[in-house]
Amino acid sequence: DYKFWKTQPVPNFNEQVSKEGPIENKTVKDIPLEPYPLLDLFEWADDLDLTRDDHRDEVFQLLYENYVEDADSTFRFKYTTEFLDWALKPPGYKKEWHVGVRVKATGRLIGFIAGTPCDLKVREQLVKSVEINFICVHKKLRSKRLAPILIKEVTRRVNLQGIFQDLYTAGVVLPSPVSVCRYNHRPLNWSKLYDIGFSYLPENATKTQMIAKYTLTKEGKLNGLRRAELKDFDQIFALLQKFQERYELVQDFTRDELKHWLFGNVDLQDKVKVIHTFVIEDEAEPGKITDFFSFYLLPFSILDNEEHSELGCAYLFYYATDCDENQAALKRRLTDLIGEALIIAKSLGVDVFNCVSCQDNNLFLQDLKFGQGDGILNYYLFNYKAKAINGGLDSQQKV
Ligand code: YNC
Ligand code: MG
Repeated sequence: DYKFWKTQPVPNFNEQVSKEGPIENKTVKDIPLEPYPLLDLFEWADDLDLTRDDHRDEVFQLLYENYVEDADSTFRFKYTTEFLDWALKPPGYKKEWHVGVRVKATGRLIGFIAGTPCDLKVREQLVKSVEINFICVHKKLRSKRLAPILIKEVTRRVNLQGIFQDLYTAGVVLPSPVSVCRYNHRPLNWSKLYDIGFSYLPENATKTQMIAKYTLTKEGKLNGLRRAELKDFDQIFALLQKFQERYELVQDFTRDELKHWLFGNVDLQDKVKVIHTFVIEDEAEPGKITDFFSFYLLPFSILDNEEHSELGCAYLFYYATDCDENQAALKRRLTDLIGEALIIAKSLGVDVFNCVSCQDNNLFLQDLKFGQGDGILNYYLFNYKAKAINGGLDSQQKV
């Protein structure tokens, strides 16, 4: 019955929104300066400093053992330390928004939640905002109402910086999503997915047929494909800005932010790189970038499987194209473009390529042989009322 969420400035289910905007209006003066009290056993990890390897490893360990699992506890997200460096320290990040809880007696980290800067554009409105992610409570301390305290404390610390809105996503249903998307999965290594129970064998198909179905050509269809370089950044930024005008909810990036999200780990070797960004350079006009796409790597731990311990997953991230003739041309272009992403991900040893159903993704999901997953991703805005945004559930065909 949402005892906690009822007390928060979020829309009710099925609320009709006539005017978009903040739900409550506070100022920094209204915000308490003292942290929320914790049970005597626990203390706020005020020392937590993710520029320190030992502290980053503590967060890694907590998430590695306790973070999000699928419904039958077969898989758990395995956020690597490289991933955490990228995700938790974008430009303008604040140490005090990396909120931890420790056991007083032992110093052990048992709770975490993170806020990172993330200004938004909701339809025509610019909204100063953060993104909240990585809430995690140790398995042995669940259902003790620690989560609401973590949420209230990170909210207080964000509010103290004059920010009162937040974007967050979750698999669970809370009051009340602004958009609802479905996860889609494109097998790259069907045999392994089958072995670990991620994919199943349809009744009227053989394993050989399934493997053939998902076999990719060695090369894609687009000429001029190459890894993005920093010298391409201005064109990529302009392409994305223009392309995203078509969407109702987007991050309002600064240049430094987008550079971080697309190039955050240029120093890392390809195989441990988290974010992979590619461009199409126009062959007729060398130096001109016409398209780009990016994906990040985030493996699953496979729990209780003797043969396999890790599942290689890629997630489609930002992309843009200058192709804007009409919807049919856009569909062809995006299908070719994301087709290239599949081939590259496969060459990096990825087992499955994931993507949500929102924005323009439904234009290519079917042709590229993505299958609908069981997972749903709900998008939420905190302290902001907005009309529902289509997450693409309806336009999807069952496969
Ligand atoms: C969740 N994921 O409904 P009610 S996604 C938000 N997001 O409250 P307790 C959640 N709320 O219903 P536990 C939530 N999951 O009574 C549960 N809740 O009103 C609500 N899992 O608290 C729940 N990470 O402490 C209920 O539950 C209350 O011990 C119950 O802890 C929950 O990061 C959790 O799935 C999720 O570690 C920490 O289960 C724990 O179960 C766990 O008794 C595995 O809590 C890891 C996991 C979720 C990943 C994510 C997005 C987080 C968004 C948080 C909301 C931020 C909005 C406000 C910030 C605004 C800043 C500004 C301005
Ligand atoms: Mg709890």
